[in-house]
Amino acid sequence: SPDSSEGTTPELEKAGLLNKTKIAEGGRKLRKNWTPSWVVLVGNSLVFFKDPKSQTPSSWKPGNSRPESSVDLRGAKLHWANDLSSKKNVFRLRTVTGNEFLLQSETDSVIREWYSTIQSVIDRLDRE
Ligand code: I3P
Repeated sequence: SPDSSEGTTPELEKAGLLNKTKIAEGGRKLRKNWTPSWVVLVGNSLVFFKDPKSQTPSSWKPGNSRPESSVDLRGAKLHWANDLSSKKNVFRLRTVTGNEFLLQSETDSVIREWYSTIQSVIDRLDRE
């Protein structure tokens, strides 16, 4: 289509507020530090932002704030991980480089949508 941004600006798939903690860096275990994070799924990456209060899904644009960190979803693995936390609705994302994150929402439908959207990106990258 004329509006296709393929090859220039990556497609914004999803954005929202989740609780996040990194639990491993390069395969080395880290101490949990749960914090609210503004999470943006754009192109092949999951991007984390601080200061979630200043963000909304409709106002977010790539480049208008500095990401805290970014995860390449190519080859990543996603698993439900309620055994890894006392919180409900937790999944684990593990990157090919051995970085591991837990993501969580108190709202069942929210976490299910994130899980399936991230998994669909991982599946798409697996097929490339
Ligand atoms: C951790 C903190 C985390 C908790 C973690 C605790 O204690 O309470 O919230 O993870 O449990 O160790 P601290 O603040 O002293 O580091 P969950 O909320 O995910 O259960 P864990 O060690 O069993 O992972």
